[in-house]
Amino acid sequence: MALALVAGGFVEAATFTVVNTADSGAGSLRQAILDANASAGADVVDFAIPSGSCSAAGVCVITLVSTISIDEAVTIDGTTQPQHGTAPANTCATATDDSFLRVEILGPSGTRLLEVNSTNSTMIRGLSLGSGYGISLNSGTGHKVQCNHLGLSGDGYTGLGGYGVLIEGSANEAIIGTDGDGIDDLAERNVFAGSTYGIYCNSNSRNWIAGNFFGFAADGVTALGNSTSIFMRQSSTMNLVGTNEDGVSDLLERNIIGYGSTGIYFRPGVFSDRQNWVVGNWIGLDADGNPAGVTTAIKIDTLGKGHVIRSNRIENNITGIVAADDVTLSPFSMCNSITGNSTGVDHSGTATLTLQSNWWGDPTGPSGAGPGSGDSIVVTGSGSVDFTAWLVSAGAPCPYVFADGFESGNTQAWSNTGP
Ligand SMILES: [Ca+2]
Ligand SMILES: [Ca+2]
Ligand SMILES: [Ca+2]
Repeated sequence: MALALVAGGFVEAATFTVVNTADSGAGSLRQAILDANASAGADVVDFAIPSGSCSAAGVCVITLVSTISIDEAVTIDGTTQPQHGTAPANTCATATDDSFLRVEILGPSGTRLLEVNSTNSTMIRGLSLGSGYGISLNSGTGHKVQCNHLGLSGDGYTGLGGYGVLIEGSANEAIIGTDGDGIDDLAERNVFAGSTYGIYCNSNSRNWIAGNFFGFAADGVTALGNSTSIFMRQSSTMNLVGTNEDGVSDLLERNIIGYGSTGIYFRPGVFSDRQNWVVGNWIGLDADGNPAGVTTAIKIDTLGKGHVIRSNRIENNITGIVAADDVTLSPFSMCNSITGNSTGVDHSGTATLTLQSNWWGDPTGPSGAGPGSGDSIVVTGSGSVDFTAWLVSAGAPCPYVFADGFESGNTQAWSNTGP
């Protein structure tokens, strides 16, 4: 029994069960969410769709004709859909199995499928969503999106298109992927693949994107690229992509990003986006550590400032980091491994980029604007790149010591719960 505190006292959380694949009406997903919205407190939506409504492989496809609005705290758990016959088990990722999800939700292109308008935390897990905009977090804090396939079929191998997760409106402090609490962190991985945008973040803050696969099938190896895996625009600030370096589950908090056009794109537009953190990720490698390059690993447009890009492996891409005019990374891009890229860094602007203490793939340092034979630094504008000193081996310790979540000179510590 779960209890929720609402005005007037405690009420028992209700469970609403989806028993068919219809767009609406009794037993549908839409009706279950309408009922959960109408029932005070945090409820549960689970699934018990009969085998006759599902594929031979055991995937049950719900095709929506319009958006479903989630207006209250709720847990929507696709992993509750039972196994049928010899069909593969419904599973989040484990140490030995890829995720296989048995509830697949499709909808019209350009339409938000599940739109979270709840101001209280909502959990969406165990669903495959594609063709439309899968999950739109539109308001509230503390939402969790875990163990889903975004832009990817339930069986984990077919791209469906659309956008994966939108973070917009007043939604902040969501966790997309593992929450790094040491409990079931591997199983909390989402797979983002085959989308125009895996995550589209529009002026939102303190969201944590961790432990996900981007650009791969559910095995983390088979190529299924997103056009852009993570897109942050306007004044998106203080979001963390990767590990929080608190010593708990840090490796499981690494995002693995490969294939497609752009790994992470900061596109401020007329507003600055700044002080986002990209820490401890692999960009251009698959889950086995083999090459899986993207065209551009990290792209930072005009007015992007103060991003922290640290301790990532940025390898095998056509371009590692592209930085345009008025970008200030100083002194936050450091201790990365920038190797095997056709161009390590391409700087087209007027600012001075500080890219110290990176490993460029050769003890002699970067080539191009640098004196060595490692990955190249290409300067095409009037700016410059300060690359000294560099690390002289891949395993060299980073000379910078950081307190948890804090950078000297940065005006705010990263925090998922606010400053
Ligand atoms: Ca409710
Ligand atoms: Ca966890
Ligand atoms: Ca951690």
